[in-house]
Amino acid sequence: MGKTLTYKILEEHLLSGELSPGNQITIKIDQTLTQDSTGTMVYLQLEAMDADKVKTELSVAYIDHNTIQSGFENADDHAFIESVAKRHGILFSKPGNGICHQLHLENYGVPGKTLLGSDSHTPTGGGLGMIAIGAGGLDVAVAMAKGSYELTAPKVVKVELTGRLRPWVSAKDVILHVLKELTVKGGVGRAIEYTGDGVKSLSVTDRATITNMGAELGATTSIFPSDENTLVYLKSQGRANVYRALKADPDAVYDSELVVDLSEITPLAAKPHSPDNVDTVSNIGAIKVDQVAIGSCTNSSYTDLMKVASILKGKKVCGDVSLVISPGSSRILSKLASNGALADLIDAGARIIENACGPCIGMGQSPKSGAVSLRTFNRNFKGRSGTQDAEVYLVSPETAALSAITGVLTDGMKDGGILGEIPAADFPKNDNFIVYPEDVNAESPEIVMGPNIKPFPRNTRLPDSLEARITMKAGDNITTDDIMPSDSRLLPYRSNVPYLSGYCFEKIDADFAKRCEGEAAVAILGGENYGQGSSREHAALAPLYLGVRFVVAKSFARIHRSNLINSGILPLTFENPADYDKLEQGQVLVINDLRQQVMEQVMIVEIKETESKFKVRTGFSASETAMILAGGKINMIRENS
Ligand code: MIC
Ligand code: SF4
Repeated sequence: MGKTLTYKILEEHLLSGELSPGNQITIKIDQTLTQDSTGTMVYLQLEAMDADKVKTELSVAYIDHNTIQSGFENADDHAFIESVAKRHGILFSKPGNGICHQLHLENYGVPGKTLLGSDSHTPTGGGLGMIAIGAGGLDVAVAMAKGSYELTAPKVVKVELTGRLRPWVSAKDVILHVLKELTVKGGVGRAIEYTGDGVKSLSVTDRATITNMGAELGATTSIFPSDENTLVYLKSQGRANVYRALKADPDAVYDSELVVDLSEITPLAAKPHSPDNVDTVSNIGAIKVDQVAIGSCTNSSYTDLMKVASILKGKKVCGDVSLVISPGSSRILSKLASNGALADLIDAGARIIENACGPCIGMGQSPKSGAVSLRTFNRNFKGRSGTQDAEVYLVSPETAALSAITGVLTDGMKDGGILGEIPAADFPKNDNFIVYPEDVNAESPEIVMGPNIKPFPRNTRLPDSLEARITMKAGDNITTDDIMPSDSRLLPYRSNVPYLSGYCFEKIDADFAKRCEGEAAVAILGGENYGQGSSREHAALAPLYLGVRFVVAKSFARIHRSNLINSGILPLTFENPADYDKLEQGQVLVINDLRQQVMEQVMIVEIKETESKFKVRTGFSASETAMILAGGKINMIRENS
């Protein structure tokens, strides 16, 4: 039986477990990446493990999320990360170098290697034929310390691409189309593998846009084959030496299949407030636009920005529109500067901001009240832009640039005129933004900790029984942005969980943190796909700090479920989803014989007020059970060492 590309690479990296869908496996991790907003926790936890030099082939610490440094807090976080990087043999990418995923693709990604990153969009590397997976910070810390990662082997979905995209339609429209088909939970427990004739019409950066937003499907990872286009890209980056051709066997067997005819796709947009709320631009119509933001790890490649420059050249951004552009990397910005495209952007009236995540994570450029903002980003969750009542639409760079000129959402296929080809470019090596660990003289460099860096909360061993009050009854598709919001106000406190916890669930229920104060133990109820979105551990650590001991939901998103277990919080799923409707905020849930029950597949939970009982599923692997019993992963590691 033929093999999928996903399973070929997993097999090459398999350390233990039986490689078939649904089984727990441990794989060798070749590379890791971290970014600053999850990185402080990663490195505090690495330090807590008394780790030595990293065991990976390459580990990089990027600074890209919070680069504003409006107070000392953020600069202190960067200094802390840099000092840990020096001690453990990790490359440090200074602020200003660019967005982690774009930089990793350009400089370090290698076909056939594994990459684990403390950011949900790490699967961007799948555009180069890597198995690239987003994970919680502690899992990435362990991968650095041990060189391995434990995961559930995914089912593999085949997305067969046929035909060719028409002008004004691009990779963003492809992934929006897939999101419309599969939804934000359609990828949970799955890897998305792209095959078919249409693949050869997509460049590596097109592919990376698609694999990047596979995170929005909830997928474990997404991957393209490595072919001639991969070689062209690696050559342009001066790295042809790492090329390796890779593809699935022709008779590979997949769990399910989706056929996408590229030539049928038209410009699409994800409407507020979910990346799968997709419609065609022409159906949505010419709504008035207040802001256009181009950039993020999804759409900030050289080709994307050259397309934008060619659309804006000689034109004027509409008077009512604020257009902001954040290039993906220093080398892209430098190239745009040297070939004149930067001048075309500025002359048209675009604001050029730093090569960083910027507005994508609400770090500035929040739209005005009630504004319509078109963004080439990957997430349009309510309030993520920093403006609670803004209407954010996710679109391609082409649609964004054209709409910035017209001032209304515009379909380029109808009103865009002729789009020129973007000539290929080479990118000379420039690592002036990189601090190499070998540049450091000291044997064991000192760790620099500013006053805002607080210890991360630790759980205690699982008790024999637990009584916890339902302090939040949340609905379906709750995001980690809902649980632990992140914007310019809160991002400087990513290394200060006690402070952050005061804002837990703030956007959907401002009193949540206060209500937790008087409770000995807290339970949360959730609907489907609880914890979708980012990899931020803070969405588990802040609840832990507030006393949350378990979450009962209809289903969980992959990374958040792991983050809860790593923190010793039990993610339990309703055996009968209808029980969700019977429960109310304020009731107390009791679990007796907890240490015993946690080892069973099904647990009994009692509602104290009514003495009625309902069943929940545990579904924990052996190592997950051990973590929960110990009160979290760090406790388990310490107990075993
Ligand atoms: C995001 O896009 O939501 C983030 C910010 O990059 C997060 C990481 C974080 O919260 O720091 C992610 O995608 O994992
Ligand atoms: Fe940064 Fe946005 Fe990408 Fe997250 S999605 S890594 S915030 S650019």
